Amino acid sequence: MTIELVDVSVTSPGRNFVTLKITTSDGVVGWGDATLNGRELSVASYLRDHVASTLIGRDEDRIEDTWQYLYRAPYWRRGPVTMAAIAAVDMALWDIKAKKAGMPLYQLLGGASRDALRVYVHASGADYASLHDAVTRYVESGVTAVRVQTGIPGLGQIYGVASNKPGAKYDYEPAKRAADGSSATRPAEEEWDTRKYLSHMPGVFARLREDFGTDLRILHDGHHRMSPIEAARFAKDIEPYDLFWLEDCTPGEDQSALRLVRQHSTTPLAIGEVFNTVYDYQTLITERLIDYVRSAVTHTGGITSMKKLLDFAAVYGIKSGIHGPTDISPVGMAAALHLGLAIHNFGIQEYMPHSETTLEVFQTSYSYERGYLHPGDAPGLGVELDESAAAAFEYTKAYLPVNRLTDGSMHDW
Ligand code: GCO
Ligand code: MG
Repeated sequence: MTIELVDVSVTSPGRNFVTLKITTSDGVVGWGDATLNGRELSVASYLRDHVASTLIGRDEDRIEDTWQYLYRAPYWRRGPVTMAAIAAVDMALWDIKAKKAGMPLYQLLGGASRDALRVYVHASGADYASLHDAVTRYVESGVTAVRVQTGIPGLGQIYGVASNKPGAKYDYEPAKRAADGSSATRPAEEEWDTRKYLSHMPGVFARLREDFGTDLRILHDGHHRMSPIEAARFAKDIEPYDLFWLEDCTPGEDQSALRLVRQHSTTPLAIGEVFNTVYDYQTLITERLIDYVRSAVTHTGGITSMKKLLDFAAVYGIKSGIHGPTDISPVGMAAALHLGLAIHNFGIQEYMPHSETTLEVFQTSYSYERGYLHPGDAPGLGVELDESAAAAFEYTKAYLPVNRLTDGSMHDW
Protein backbone atom coordinates (compact mmCIF):
# COMPACT_ATOMS: atom_id res chain seq x y z
CA MET A 1 0.00 0.00 0.00
CA THR A 2 1.08 3.61 -0.21
CA ILE A 3 0.73 6.94 1.57
CA GLU A 4 -2.38 8.63 0.21
CA LEU A 5 -3.06 11.65 2.44
CA VAL A 6 -0.85 13.87 4.57
CA ASP A 7 -2.60 16.45 6.77
CA VAL A 8 -1.24 18.86 9.35
CA SER A 9 -3.38 20.14 12.18
CA VAL A 10 -2.53 23.05 14.46
CA THR A 11 -4.71 23.15 17.52
CA SER A 12 -4.66 24.82 20.92
CA PRO A 13 -6.52 22.81 23.57
CA GLY A 14 -4.96 24.66 26.51
CA ARG A 15 -1.65 25.03 24.65
CA ASN A 16 -0.51 24.75 21.03
CA PHE A 17 0.19 21.44 19.30
CA VAL A 18 1.09 20.54 15.72
CA THR A 19 -0.03 17.05 14.71
CA LEU A 20 0.63 15.17 11.49
CA LYS A 21 -1.86 12.66 10.14
CA ILE A 22 -0.82 10.15 7.48
CA THR A 23 -3.49 7.99 5.82
CA THR A 24 -2.60 4.98 3.66
CA SER A 25 -4.40 3.88 0.51
CA ASP A 26 -6.12 1.14 2.54
CA GLY A 27 -7.28 3.58 5.19
CA VAL A 28 -4.79 3.07 8.06
CA VAL A 29 -4.14 6.31 9.95
CA GLY A 30 -0.89 7.20 11.74
CA TRP A 31 -0.23 10.22 13.97
CA GLY A 32 2.96 12.19 14.57
CA ASP A 33 3.85 15.06 16.91
CA ALA A 34 5.56 18.09 15.33
CA THR A 35 5.18 20.60 18.16
CA LEU A 36 8.06 23.05 18.59
CA ASN A 37 7.14 25.30 21.50
CA GLY A 38 6.82 28.96 20.44
CA ARG A 39 7.71 28.22 16.77
CA GLU A 40 4.83 25.88 15.89
CA LEU A 41 3.84 27.41 12.56
CA SER A 42 7.34 26.99 11.09
CA VAL A 43 7.11 23.21 11.44
CA ALA A 44 3.50 23.20 10.18
CA SER A 45 4.63 25.08 7.07
CA TYR A 46 7.70 22.84 6.60
CA LEU A 47 5.42 19.81 6.57
CA ARG A 48 2.59 21.30 4.50
CA ASP A 49 4.63 23.29 2.01
CA HIS A 50 7.76 21.18 1.60
CA VAL A 51 7.18 17.60 2.77
CA ALA A 52 3.55 16.51 2.26
CA SER A 53 3.58 16.23 -1.56
CA THR A 54 6.88 14.27 -1.52
CA LEU A 55 5.33 11.53 0.62
CA ILE A 56 2.29 10.81 -1.51
CA GLY A 57 2.60 7.43 -3.25
CA ARG A 58 5.53 6.21 -1.11
CA ASP A 59 5.42 2.77 0.51
CA GLU A 60 4.47 3.48 4.15
CA ASP A 61 6.43 0.44 5.33
CA ARG A 62 9.80 1.87 4.26
CA ILE A 63 10.43 3.83 7.45
CA GLU A 64 14.25 3.91 7.42
CA ASP A 65 14.32 4.83 3.74
CA THR A 66 11.76 7.62 4.27
CA TRP A 67 13.80 8.95 7.22
CA GLN A 68 16.95 9.08 5.08
CA TYR A 69 15.01 10.66 2.20
CA LEU A 70 13.67 13.47 4.41
CA TYR A 71 17.04 14.00 6.13
CA ARG A 72 19.02 14.21 2.89
CA ALA A 73 16.52 15.69 0.42
CA PRO A 74 16.55 19.33 1.59
CA TYR A 75 20.39 19.52 1.48
CA TRP A 76 20.01 21.77 4.59
CA ARG A 77 20.29 19.13 7.27
CA ARG A 78 19.44 19.20 10.97
CA GLY A 79 17.96 22.04 13.01
CA PRO A 80 14.88 21.94 15.26
CA VAL A 81 12.31 22.71 12.54
CA THR A 82 13.58 20.09 10.08
CA MET A 83 14.09 17.43 12.73
CA ALA A 84 10.64 18.00 14.30
CA ALA A 85 9.08 17.61 10.85
CA ILE A 86 11.02 14.38 10.21
CA ALA A 87 10.05 13.15 13.69
CA ALA A 88 6.36 13.62 12.98
CA VAL A 89 6.53 11.59 9.74
CA ASP A 90 8.62 8.90 11.44
CA MET A 91 6.20 8.54 14.38
CA ALA A 92 3.20 8.38 12.05
CA LEU A 93 4.83 5.63 9.97
CA TRP A 94 5.71 3.57 13.08
CA ASP A 95 2.14 4.09 14.31
CA ILE A 96 0.83 2.73 10.99
CA LYS A 97 3.22 -0.23 10.93
CA ALA A 98 2.32 -1.27 14.48
CA LYS A 99 -1.42 -0.83 13.81
CA LYS A 100 -1.10 -3.04 10.72
CA ALA A 101 0.74 -5.63 12.84
CA GLY A 102 -2.01 -5.35 15.48
CA MET A 103 0.59 -4.70 18.19
CA PRO A 104 1.53 -1.93 20.58
CA LEU A 105 4.61 -0.26 19.09
CA TYR A 106 6.97 -1.41 21.86
CA GLN A 107 6.55 -4.97 20.59
CA LEU A 108 8.04 -4.00 17.21
CA LEU A 109 10.94 -2.31 19.01
CA GLY A 110 11.96 -5.57 20.69
CA GLY A 111 9.27 -5.98 23.35
CA ALA A 112 9.14 -4.74 26.92
CA SER A 113 12.38 -4.64 28.92
CA ARG A 114 10.52 -3.64 32.09
CA ASP A 115 6.99 -3.65 33.51
CA ALA A 116 6.54 0.14 33.49
CA LEU A 117 8.57 3.35 33.24
CA ARG A 118 9.72 5.15 36.35
CA VAL A 119 8.88 8.85 35.99
CA TYR A 120 10.02 12.04 37.59
CA VAL A 121 7.53 14.82 38.16
CA HIS A 122 7.93 18.57 38.66
CA ALA A 123 7.75 19.86 42.23
CA SER A 124 8.30 23.56 42.72
CA GLY A 125 7.56 26.39 45.10
CA ALA A 126 8.23 30.10 45.33
CA ASP A 127 9.82 29.43 48.73
CA TYR A 128 11.01 26.36 50.68
CA ALA A 129 7.70 25.86 52.52
CA SER A 130 5.69 25.58 49.30
CA LEU A 131 8.36 23.42 47.64
CA HIS A 132 8.27 21.13 50.70
CA ASP A 133 4.47 20.87 50.39
CA ALA A 134 4.69 20.00 46.70
CA VAL A 135 7.34 17.30 47.30
CA THR A 136 5.31 15.89 50.22
CA ARG A 137 2.17 15.60 48.07
CA TYR A 138 4.09 13.73 45.38
CA VAL A 139 5.90 11.41 47.78
CA GLU A 140 2.61 10.57 49.49
CA SER A 141 1.12 9.71 46.09
CA GLY A 142 3.85 7.11 45.46
CA VAL A 143 6.26 9.14 43.31
CA THR A 144 9.93 8.15 43.71
CA ALA A 145 11.64 10.94 41.73
CA VAL A 146 11.03 14.70 41.77
CA ARG A 147 12.56 17.54 39.85
CA VAL A 148 12.81 20.47 42.24
CA GLN A 149 12.85 24.13 41.22
CA THR A 150 12.40 26.99 43.62
CA GLY A 151 12.16 30.76 43.75
CA ILE A 152 15.38 32.64 44.52
CA PRO A 153 15.19 35.39 47.16
CA GLY A 154 15.48 38.77 45.43
CA LEU A 155 14.32 37.52 42.02
CA GLY A 156 10.77 37.52 40.61
CA GLN A 157 9.17 34.74 38.57
CA ILE A 158 11.84 32.33 37.35
CA TYR A 159 12.02 29.21 35.21
CA GLY A 160 10.37 26.09 36.53
CA VAL A 161 8.42 27.53 39.45
CA ALA A 162 4.65 26.99 39.20
CA SER A 163 2.31 29.83 40.00
CA ASN A 164 0.81 27.64 42.77
CA LYS A 165 -2.66 28.89 41.94
CA PRO A 166 -5.16 27.11 44.16
CA GLY A 167 -6.60 24.17 42.27
CA ALA A 168 -3.90 24.27 39.59
CA LYS A 169 -3.79 20.72 38.26
CA TYR A 170 -0.49 20.84 36.45
CA ASP A 171 2.79 22.27 37.34
CA TYR A 172 4.32 24.73 34.99
CA GLU A 173 3.57 26.07 31.54
CA PRO A 174 6.33 28.41 30.43
CA ALA A 175 4.94 29.48 27.02
CA LYS A 176 2.75 32.51 27.67
CA ARG A 177 -0.25 33.86 25.77
CA ALA A 178 -1.35 37.50 26.30
CA ALA A 179 -2.88 38.23 29.72
CA ASP A 180 -6.45 38.04 28.31
CA GLY A 181 -5.76 34.62 26.74
CA SER A 182 -5.40 35.92 23.18
CA SER A 183 -2.25 35.61 21.03
CA ALA A 184 0.88 37.10 22.56
CA THR A 185 2.82 39.67 20.55
CA ARG A 186 6.21 39.19 22.23
CA PRO A 187 7.88 37.11 24.97
CA ALA A 188 7.55 37.99 28.63
CA GLU A 189 10.81 39.14 30.28
CA GLU A 190 12.19 37.56 33.44
CA GLU A 191 15.08 38.66 35.62
CA TRP A 192 18.07 36.47 36.49
CA ASP A 193 21.12 36.59 38.73
CA THR A 194 23.35 33.49 38.69
CA ARG A 195 25.22 34.55 41.84
CA LYS A 196 22.01 34.65 43.89
CA TYR A 197 20.99 31.27 42.45
CA LEU A 198 24.34 29.63 43.21
CA SER A 199 24.37 30.76 46.82
CA HIS A 200 20.73 29.75 47.45
CA MET A 201 20.34 26.31 45.85
CA PRO A 202 22.77 24.10 47.83
CA GLY A 203 20.89 24.96 51.06
CA VAL A 204 17.61 23.91 49.41
CA PHE A 205 19.02 20.48 48.50
CA ALA A 206 20.43 20.11 52.03
CA ARG A 207 17.00 20.73 53.56
CA LEU A 208 15.30 18.37 51.13
CA ARG A 209 17.69 15.56 52.03
CA GLU A 210 17.15 16.24 55.71
CA ASP A 211 13.37 16.28 55.35
CA PHE A 212 12.89 13.45 52.84
CA GLY A 213 15.83 11.10 53.50
CA THR A 214 18.13 9.32 51.11
CA ASP A 215 15.67 7.22 49.05
CA LEU A 216 14.01 10.03 47.11
CA ARG A 217 15.55 10.74 43.70
CA ILE A 218 16.10 14.48 43.44
CA LEU A 219 16.62 16.12 40.05
CA HIS A 220 17.27 19.74 39.16
CA ASP A 221 17.29 21.77 35.92
CA GLY A 222 19.81 24.61 35.55
CA HIS A 223 18.22 25.59 32.19
CA HIS A 224 21.53 26.46 30.50
CA ARG A 225 22.25 29.43 32.75
CA MET A 226 25.68 28.77 34.25
CA SER A 227 29.11 29.39 32.77
CA PRO A 228 31.37 26.30 32.67
CA ILE A 229 33.27 27.26 35.82
CA GLU A 230 30.08 28.25 37.68
CA ALA A 231 28.55 24.89 36.77
CA ALA A 232 31.69 23.02 37.85
CA ARG A 233 31.62 24.74 41.23
CA PHE A 234 27.88 24.16 41.65
CA ALA A 235 28.05 20.46 40.70
CA LYS A 236 30.86 20.05 43.24
CA ASP A 237 29.05 21.97 46.00
CA ILE A 238 25.92 19.83 45.70
CA GLU A 239 27.67 16.43 45.65
CA PRO A 240 26.77 15.68 49.29
CA TYR A 241 23.04 15.88 48.43
CA ASP A 242 23.33 13.05 45.89
CA LEU A 243 21.26 14.39 43.00
CA PHE A 244 19.90 11.89 40.47
CA TRP A 245 20.96 14.46 37.88
CA LEU A 246 21.83 18.06 37.28
CA GLU A 247 20.27 19.02 33.95
CA ASP A 248 21.41 21.60 31.39
CA CYS A 249 23.94 23.26 33.65
CA THR A 250 25.67 25.05 30.74
CA PRO A 251 24.50 26.31 27.31
CA GLY A 252 23.75 23.39 24.98
CA GLU A 253 25.83 24.56 22.02
CA ASP A 254 29.12 24.09 23.86
CA GLN A 255 29.74 20.37 24.28
CA SER A 256 33.26 20.89 25.63
CA ALA A 257 31.93 23.01 28.54
CA LEU A 258 30.91 19.79 30.24
CA ARG A 259 34.52 18.59 30.29
CA LEU A 260 35.23 21.23 32.89
CA VAL A 261 32.20 20.25 34.96
CA ARG A 262 33.16 16.59 34.77
CA GLN A 263 36.73 17.28 35.89
CA HIS A 264 35.45 18.71 39.15
CA SER A 265 32.42 16.70 40.15
CA THR A 266 30.68 13.33 40.27
CA THR A 267 27.17 14.85 40.22
CA PRO A 268 25.43 13.01 37.32
CA LEU A 269 24.78 15.23 34.31
CA ALA A 270 21.89 15.31 31.84
CA ILE A 271 21.55 17.45 28.71
CA GLY A 272 19.89 17.45 25.31
CA GLU A 273 16.33 18.83 25.25
CA VAL A 274 17.44 21.49 22.73
CA PHE A 275 19.49 19.02 20.65
CA ASN A 276 18.17 17.47 17.49
CA THR A 277 20.62 14.89 16.14
CA VAL A 278 23.15 12.34 17.37
CA TYR A 279 25.93 14.73 16.25
CA ASP A 280 24.99 17.14 19.07
CA TYR A 281 26.03 14.34 21.43
CA GLN A 282 29.13 13.01 19.68
CA THR A 283 31.70 14.53 22.07
CA LEU A 284 29.45 14.16 25.10
CA ILE A 285 28.90 10.45 24.57
CA THR A 286 32.32 9.34 23.33
CA GLU A 287 34.08 11.23 26.16
CA ARG A 288 31.48 10.10 28.73
CA LEU A 289 30.72 13.70 29.71
CA ILE A 290 27.06 13.02 30.47
CA ASP A 291 24.97 10.32 32.15
CA TYR A 292 21.53 10.92 30.59
CA VAL A 293 20.31 11.79 27.10
CA ARG A 294 17.51 14.38 27.36
CA SER A 295 16.30 14.64 23.76
CA ALA A 296 12.61 14.59 22.93
CA VAL A 297 11.56 12.01 20.35
CA THR A 298 9.59 14.91 18.80
CA HIS A 299 12.67 17.12 18.33
CA THR A 300 15.25 14.51 17.38
CA GLY A 301 13.88 12.99 14.19
CA GLY A 302 11.49 10.49 15.73
CA ILE A 303 11.73 6.90 16.92
CA THR A 304 14.16 5.71 14.20
CA SER A 305 16.91 8.19 15.11
CA MET A 306 16.23 8.24 18.88
CA LYS A 307 16.66 4.46 18.99
CA LYS A 308 20.04 4.76 17.24
CA LEU A 309 21.10 7.63 19.52
CA LEU A 310 20.19 5.65 22.65
CA ASP A 311 21.91 2.49 21.36
CA PHE A 312 25.05 4.58 20.77
CA ALA A 313 24.76 6.02 24.30
CA ALA A 314 24.37 2.49 25.71
CA VAL A 315 27.85 1.55 24.48
CA TYR A 316 29.21 4.19 26.89
CA GLY A 317 26.93 3.30 29.82
CA ILE A 318 24.74 6.38 29.27
CA LYS A 319 20.99 6.12 29.85
CA SER A 320 17.80 7.76 28.61
CA GLY A 321 16.00 10.64 30.29
CA ILE A 322 13.60 11.52 27.47
CA HIS A 323 12.13 15.03 27.50
CA GLY A 324 8.45 14.99 28.44
CA PRO A 325 7.08 18.45 29.29
CA THR A 326 3.56 19.53 28.29
CA ASP A 327 4.88 20.98 25.03
CA ILE A 328 5.44 17.42 23.81
CA SER A 329 1.96 16.34 22.67
CA PRO A 330 0.39 13.09 23.92
CA VAL A 331 1.46 11.57 20.57
CA GLY A 332 5.12 12.50 21.24
CA MET A 333 4.76 11.28 24.81
CA ALA A 334 3.46 7.91 23.63
CA ALA A 335 6.45 7.59 21.28
CA ALA A 336 8.78 8.19 24.25
CA LEU A 337 6.95 5.59 26.34
CA HIS A 338 7.04 2.81 23.75
CA LEU A 339 10.74 3.43 23.14
CA GLY A 340 11.52 3.67 26.86
CA LEU A 341 9.71 0.42 27.62
CA ALA A 342 11.69 -1.41 24.94
CA ILE A 343 15.30 -0.21 25.30
CA HIS A 344 17.67 -1.73 27.83
CA ASN A 345 19.38 1.55 28.83
CA PHE A 346 16.25 3.32 30.05
CA GLY A 347 17.04 5.76 32.86
CA ILE A 348 13.92 7.71 33.79
CA GLN A 349 11.01 9.43 31.97
CA GLU A 350 9.96 13.04 32.56
CA TYR A 351 6.22 13.33 33.19
CA MET A 352 4.29 16.57 33.28
CA PRO A 353 0.62 15.63 32.94
CA HIS A 354 -1.33 17.34 30.16
CA SER A 355 -4.37 19.42 31.05
CA GLU A 356 -7.87 17.94 30.91
CA THR A 357 -8.59 20.11 27.86
CA THR A 358 -5.61 18.63 26.03
CA LEU A 359 -6.69 15.11 26.95
CA GLU A 360 -10.23 15.73 25.64
CA VAL A 361 -8.71 16.30 22.22
CA PHE A 362 -6.03 13.57 22.31
CA GLN A 363 -7.41 10.21 23.42
CA THR A 364 -4.57 8.29 25.03
CA SER A 365 -4.18 4.68 26.04
CA TYR A 366 -1.08 5.22 28.17
CA SER A 367 -1.63 5.16 31.88
CA TYR A 368 -0.03 6.59 35.01
CA GLU A 369 0.00 4.87 38.36
CA ARG A 370 1.94 5.74 41.52
CA GLY A 371 5.05 7.11 39.88
CA TYR A 372 5.09 4.85 36.82
CA LEU A 373 3.79 5.13 33.26
CA HIS A 374 2.89 2.36 30.82
CA PRO A 375 2.25 2.96 27.09
CA GLY A 376 -0.77 0.62 27.04
CA ASP A 377 -1.52 -2.27 24.71
CA ALA A 378 -3.60 -0.61 22.00
CA PRO A 379 -2.13 -1.26 18.53
CA GLY A 380 0.30 1.43 17.35
CA LEU A 381 1.21 4.42 19.51
CA GLY A 382 -2.18 4.25 21.22
CA VAL A 383 -3.10 7.93 20.81
CA GLU A 384 -5.82 9.29 18.52
CA LEU A 385 -6.56 12.93 17.78
CA ASP A 386 -10.28 13.78 17.87
CA GLU A 387 -10.27 16.13 14.89
CA SER A 388 -13.67 17.65 15.49
CA ALA A 389 -12.82 18.38 19.14
CA ALA A 390 -9.46 19.82 18.00
CA ALA A 391 -11.16 22.15 15.50
CA ALA A 392 -12.78 24.06 18.37
CA PHE A 393 -9.36 25.26 19.66
CA GLU A 394 -7.82 27.81 17.36
CA TYR A 395 -4.05 28.37 17.33
CA THR A 396 -3.14 31.07 19.86
CA LYS A 397 0.38 32.42 19.71
CA ALA A 398 2.40 31.92 22.91
CA TYR A 399 6.07 32.68 23.51
CA LEU A 400 8.66 31.25 25.87
CA PRO A 401 10.04 34.04 28.08
CA VAL A 402 13.42 35.75 27.70
CA ASN A 403 15.84 36.47 30.52
CA ARG A 404 17.76 39.60 31.44
CA LEU A 405 20.44 39.91 34.06
CA THR A 406 19.87 42.54 36.72
CA ASP A 407 21.94 45.06 34.70
CA GLY A 408 19.61 44.58 31.72
CA SER A 409 21.81 42.33 29.54
CA MET A 410 20.22 39.39 27.75
CA HIS A 411 20.94 35.98 29.26
CA ASP A 412 19.96 32.38 28.49
CA TRP A 413 16.40 31.60 29.56
C1 GCO B 1 12.18 20.43 30.97
C2 GCO B 1 12.32 21.63 30.12
C3 GCO B 1 11.07 22.37 29.82
C4 GCO B 1 11.39 23.46 28.78
C5 GCO B 1 10.27 23.54 27.80
C6 GCO B 1 10.52 24.58 26.73
O1 GCO B 1 13.19 20.03 31.53
O2 GCO B 1 11.09 19.89 31.00
O3 GCO B 1 13.39 22.43 30.58
O4 GCO B 1 10.46 22.87 30.95
O5 GCO B 1 11.60 24.68 29.38
O6 GCO B 1 10.10 22.29 27.23
O7 GCO B 1 9.57 24.45 25.73
MG1 MG C 1 14.92 20.99 31.04
